[in-house]
Amino acid sequence: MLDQIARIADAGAAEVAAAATLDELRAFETRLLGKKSELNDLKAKLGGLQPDERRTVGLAFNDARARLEGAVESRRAALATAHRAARLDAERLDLTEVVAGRRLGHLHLVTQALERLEDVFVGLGFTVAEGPEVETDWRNFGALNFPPGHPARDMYDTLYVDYGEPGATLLRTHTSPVQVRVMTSQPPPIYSVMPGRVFRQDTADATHLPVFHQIEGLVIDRDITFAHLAGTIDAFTKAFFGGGFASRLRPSYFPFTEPSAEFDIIRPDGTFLELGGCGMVHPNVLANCGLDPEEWQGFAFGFGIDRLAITRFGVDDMRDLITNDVRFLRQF
Ligand code: 2U9
Repeated sequence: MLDQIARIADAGAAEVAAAATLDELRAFETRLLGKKSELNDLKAKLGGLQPDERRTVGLAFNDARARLEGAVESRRAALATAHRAARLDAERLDLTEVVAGRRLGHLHLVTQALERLEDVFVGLGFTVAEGPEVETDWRNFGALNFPPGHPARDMYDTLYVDYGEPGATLLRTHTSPVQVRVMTSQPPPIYSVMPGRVFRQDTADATHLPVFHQIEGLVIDRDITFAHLAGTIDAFTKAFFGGGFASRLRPSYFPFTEPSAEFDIIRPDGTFLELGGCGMVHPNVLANCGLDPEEWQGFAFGFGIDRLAITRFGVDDMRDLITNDVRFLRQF
């Protein structure tokens, strides 16, 4: 009888280990361990054995049962894992947007330029600040040292919004109001760039858009000099355009900076790209924003992103940026 039990356990364990599905395993389990199993039939004959023999054979029965139960459990766990993996595989959804060989879309040329500019300035240690496009006359002009009626306001062809007192609310003509927000909401030192969309009442032509993009920068700290400004413009030039490029400053005028300058990028072939303006923040602007000009100094700079982007790619008409012709957009 011991031989018979061992044979049943060996054969049963092999069968269980080879079960291909959970259903098949359940059928084997019933046949090997259920009420009508071969083991149970043999067990019924235990009563006819001598007490000594009955104990030995009884232990062999228990061992065989335990062995078969263990085999069933481990096979069940293995099949359940495989079953789950197969189901996950079958239910997997491909949520990627790009199908090989089929480009569904990409960022606009100006967005690409804007993101690269942000990356370069973040690499130079600046943070990025943003603000609303609808602004107050005070943040767009007043705080920046444009007195009411100052002729410099006329250069900006401002679009006013019919809200509050006449002339009090406008579409920002530059991103400078974001600098005002930063200066009046956090203590110096400030090392930030402000990218964004700006608005001027203007008819679109090859070199102007009424809605365009700017990035301006602001540094406020102790003991800041014009040399820091020139060095920052040059470090940016080399980081963004390449080591073979240089920068130069020419005297200029803005109400919010004194002294003021315009800056050009010098290409490796010696030609110039007139890029933007810069200067030391005017003491009146510091005072308007609640900072003591005796304690804090700073510099600021700004330039248009759209013109930079079209120059880089040799686009000769700015209006191509906004007509959304995919034959144009697809090239970048
Ligand atoms: C504060 C103090 C100073 C920002 C500056 C310029 C010079 C400048 C224009 C160039 C071409 C923008 O795209 S453009 O029209 N910008 O020349 N911007 S300094 O100066 C500031 C700003 C805010 C509180």
